[in-house]
This record gives sequence, C-alpha cells and structure tokens, in this order.
Amino acid sequence: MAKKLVSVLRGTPSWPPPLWLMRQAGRYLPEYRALRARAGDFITLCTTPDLAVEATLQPVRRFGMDGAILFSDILILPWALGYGLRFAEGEGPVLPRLQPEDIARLDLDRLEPALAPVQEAIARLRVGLDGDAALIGFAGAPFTVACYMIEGGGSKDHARTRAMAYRQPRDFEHLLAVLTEATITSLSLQIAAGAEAVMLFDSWAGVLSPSLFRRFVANPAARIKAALGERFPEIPVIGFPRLAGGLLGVYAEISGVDAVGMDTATDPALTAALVAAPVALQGNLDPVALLAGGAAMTAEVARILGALRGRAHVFNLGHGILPETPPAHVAELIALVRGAGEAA
Ligand code: 1CP
Repeated sequence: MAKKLVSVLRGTPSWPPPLWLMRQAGRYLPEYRALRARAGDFITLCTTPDLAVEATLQPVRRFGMDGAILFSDILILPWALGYGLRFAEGEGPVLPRLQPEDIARLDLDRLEPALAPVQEAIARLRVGLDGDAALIGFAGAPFTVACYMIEGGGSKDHARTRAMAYRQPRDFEHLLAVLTEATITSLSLQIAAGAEAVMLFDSWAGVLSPSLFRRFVANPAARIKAALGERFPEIPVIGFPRLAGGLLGVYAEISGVDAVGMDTATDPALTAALVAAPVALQGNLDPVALLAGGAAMTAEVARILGALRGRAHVFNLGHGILPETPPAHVAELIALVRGAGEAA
C-alpha cells in the first residue's frame, strides 16, 4: 500500500491530512546547529552522505512528520554543473554573475558523478527511514535557479534576470533549456535512488509577467513532469510556483503536476476552485504564525483545514520555517493537525 503522503499527492484525500514542513531541517533545531558546526561548510553538509542523512532524519526523529525531505539545496545543481558556489557566513549563497558565454560551459556530463553523494544519501535514507514517512526529493525550478545564477545570489527584484529575459530572449531560453535538462537528470537520479515524491521549488515565479510566467515557469515544469512521468509514472511531482497567485490554475493545467504548493499569501478555498481535482494542494500556514504559536496559530490551522476538507491536501507551511521558531511550536502544530482528525 502506498504511504499516506504519496497517496494524497496522487489525489486521494485523507483526514487528517499528512504533514511535513518546508525547511523542516535547519537552524531552528539545536541538533542541526551542532551538525552544521561539525560539517563546517554548508556544501560539505549537503555532499557528505552521512551528514546529509543525519540532517534529513533529525526533524522526523524529533517530530514524526509524514514526509522526510532530502537535505540538500536547490543550488547544488549549478554547483554540480561546474558553476561556482559558496555560502558566505550570514549572507546566503554567492555565485558568479552569469554572462551569456557561461551557458556553453555548463557541463551536463558532470552531473551524474557530481551528484553521486546525493544518490548515496537517498539510498541510505530509504533504509534508515522507518514507519510511514515518505522520502521527498527536490530541485529548484529552472527559472529560480537561473535567478540565482544571473543575480549572483539572492535579490529583491530580480531585475537583471528579467532584463535578460526581455533583452536576450534566445540566451535566456537556452539557459532555461539547459537547466530543464539538468533538473530532469537530477530528479531522475533521485527517484532511481529511492525518492518517493519530488518537489520543484520555483521560489521567484511570482516576479514574472503572466506571459513570461507561462513560458519560463509553466512550460519548463510541463517538460519536467512529462519526462519524469514517462520514466516514473507512479512518482508524484509537486510544483511550487511561489507568489503565482491567480495563475496557479494556469500553472496546474499547463504543467500537469500532481500537486500544487500554496504560498502564505494564497487563499486555500479560492485555489481549490482554481485548481481542478484530483490535483492535490499543499500548504500553507504562515511560517510567522508558527513562530508566534498559541491561539493565532490554532485559528489559522483551523481555517486552512476547513477550507480544504474533502480535497487531497498535504498540510505544510506557505514558505520555509524561520530559524527563530521554537521547536515546541512545531510539536504543537503537529498535534493540532493530527488532533483535528481525532475530533472529527
Ligand atoms: O547556514 C545554513 O545552515 C544554511 C541554511 C540553508 C538550509 C538549511 C540553506 C542555504 N539551504 C538549506 C536547506 C534547504 N534549502 C532545503 C533542505 C530541506 C528542508 O526543507 O528541510 C531545501 C528544500 C532548500 C531549498 C531552497 N534553497 C530554496 C527553495 C525554497 C525557498 O526557501 O524558497 C531556495 C530559494 C534556496 C536557496 C538558499 N539556500 C540557502 C539559503 C539561505 C537560500 C536563500 C537565499 C536567498 O534568496 O535569500
């Protein structure tokens, strides 16, 4: 029998909904901070199987989520393509600012050997994960990965990226095509190693105009879903085009993904009308409500559960857990969601 998380992602509702949390591994956990200090460098943490396995299991061991997301980062893909990457202390990721001539140097042949430690971590996780928790693999969507490469790191408005899309559409199209192929390879390797579902994080999808959104967010997702679906028809794909708002329905239709992630600003009831069943919905408690805890969190959880009752729904946050979040609030949240099932 399929694990609960996987069966809901494939479109079968379950009550109470299965739950996992974006960025469930990370700095809010003292055991993660200790592991991170032991690894020294963030890339070492992601590419040393023992360490990546431990980071993946820490939150599941402590809280018993229904999903374990592989500990890695969306920027491991450009790194594996031979593109420079470092994580500056307190600054986040730093990459070279992409010039059009860099695109030809992205080396798809490097991917498989460079991603071998990730494969190894997944294979070990399938043995080490007990119970009903499903292993989730992931990648950054091509557009969001391109944002980090073109901006050279994080950005507020992604103006360089959007300027390239308008001024040098052929180069931009070519970059996204290379990243789309690389993403298909990376996710295929993860599934072959044992990932039971995969998620495509398009964190900056919401900065695009509707026409560019169709071209550079929805179309690459469609290509990725089609390629994975041919090889692995049983493996659900979750698409998360963050801040896509009213375009979520268009995204679901064009991409053909099995589940759509809702960010914090998305209304679950409106989205349920926009995205046709059996496509599952995932989300979307405000990470700040989790940080705050108490009555405000309880009310928000009830509102989300009520809006999506009867629908295939995976409970999650609307974005990643904040580092200042008290771990006790995470335990409280899980009890609330599971308790909803007992009360009904
Ligand atoms: O110093 C540290 O310990 C590093 C902090 C950290 C962590 C814990 C980074 C750097 N990445 C991660 C892990 C990570 N990143 C996971 C692991 C699994 C889990 O969810 O528990 C995942 C799925 C990601 C995905 C990711 N990385 C996204 C997509 C989701 C999102 O948050 O929008 C993005 C945009 C990144 C880039 C990135 N990596 C790290 C940081 C600080 C950032 C954001 C940079 C920025 O734009 O400000």
